[in-house]
Amino acid sequence: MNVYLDNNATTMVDPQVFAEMEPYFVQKYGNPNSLHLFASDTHPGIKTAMEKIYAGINAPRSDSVIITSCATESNNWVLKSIYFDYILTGRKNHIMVSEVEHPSVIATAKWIESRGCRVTYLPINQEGIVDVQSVRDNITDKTALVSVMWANNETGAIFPVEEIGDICEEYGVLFHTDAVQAIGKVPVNIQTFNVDYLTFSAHKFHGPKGVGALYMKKGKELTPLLHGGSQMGGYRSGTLNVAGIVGMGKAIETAVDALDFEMTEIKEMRDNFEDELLKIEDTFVVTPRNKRTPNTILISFRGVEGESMLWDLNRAGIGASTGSACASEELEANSVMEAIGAAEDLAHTAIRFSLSRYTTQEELDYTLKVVKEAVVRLRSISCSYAYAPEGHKSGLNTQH
Ligand code: C6P
Repeated sequence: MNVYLDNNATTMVDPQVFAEMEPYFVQKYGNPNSLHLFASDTHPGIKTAMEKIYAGINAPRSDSVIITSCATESNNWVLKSIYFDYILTGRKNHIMVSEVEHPSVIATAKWIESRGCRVTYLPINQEGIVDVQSVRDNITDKTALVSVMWANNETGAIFPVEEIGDICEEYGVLFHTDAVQAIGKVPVNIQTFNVDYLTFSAHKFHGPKGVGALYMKKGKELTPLLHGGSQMGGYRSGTLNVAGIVGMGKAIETAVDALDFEMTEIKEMRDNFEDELLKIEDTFVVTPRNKRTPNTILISFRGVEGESMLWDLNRAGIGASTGSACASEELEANSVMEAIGAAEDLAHTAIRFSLSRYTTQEELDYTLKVVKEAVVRLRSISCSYAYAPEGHKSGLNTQH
């Protein structure tokens, strides 16, 4: 049996999404900007898809949604634009990001920092959630931007973006949130709180890879990313990825329709699976369930190297991860575990299971069996487990 439990890395394209995209490769392949019937053939599909994308986050048509190639691009763009417009011009000299943002935010923040901007890396608490008070404590009249993700990709922890948005509004500071792991897992309605920029990516909600988006509130600005033929309102030139846009439209519509199912059925399956995993001795989960997206578990089996566990799972046909897919080749400790101050050896034991609406109970039962066997096998050959002193669990003792 093959089981895919790495849906925070990417998801299977929903067959309905694929079906809607297909005609745009071999039949309706015109360049939308051309002046003939092949071009106009693409227009209704683009229009409908854009309407669905706006509806998916409840954005008014007066705001902008700019289609990009991925969330990494959207995140880079927001931060670099702030650098060009505010930092380089000397209007402001400070930005804030949480210390557990995706690498596309952290690495960009470090690049900006290397050019003389002050960057505050907002800490997370023991539950893996960014501390709102630290936003208030660090904000100044020289702060240009606060960028805090909506839901963390490793733990699923949901961050208090509404409260952070309020603080930013109070101080007149721009607020960006990376909502990549939020869409299709929690309700995302940009009209219910203050947010200036919001990032998302189709392949995280059963859409195609290579299609991201950046929402920008009316009246806000960004330095154009790609100058050229003035597509996407002149912000991001380049021939439109028509099939990708159509795919994102269908995928977000379907994800919003499936939200209740995700928040009830998938959550219940996740909770039951987690209950069973936690019956294994010396096993820890960081963020409490009610503060997490419904599909994610980041779990540590003390004495079991994450990569070794992945190896055993992989041999049994199960795909999971030790955290963010972008960081998994580096064999470093899990970044969230490090940020909450987990002991070094424990931070190397994290395994992320992320479910989707296609995950079945049978798959989870099978995975549980394989995990149990792997824990026994790997602990039996683990020096760190055999010789761990009593009370070694320090730094991570929050079972939920
Ligand atoms: N996280 C993970 O395994 P792209 O692929 O560029 O569209 O998305 C990047 C990205 C940005 N923000 C968040 C919160 C994300 O989770 C991701 C992708 C994957 O966690 C791959 S590193």
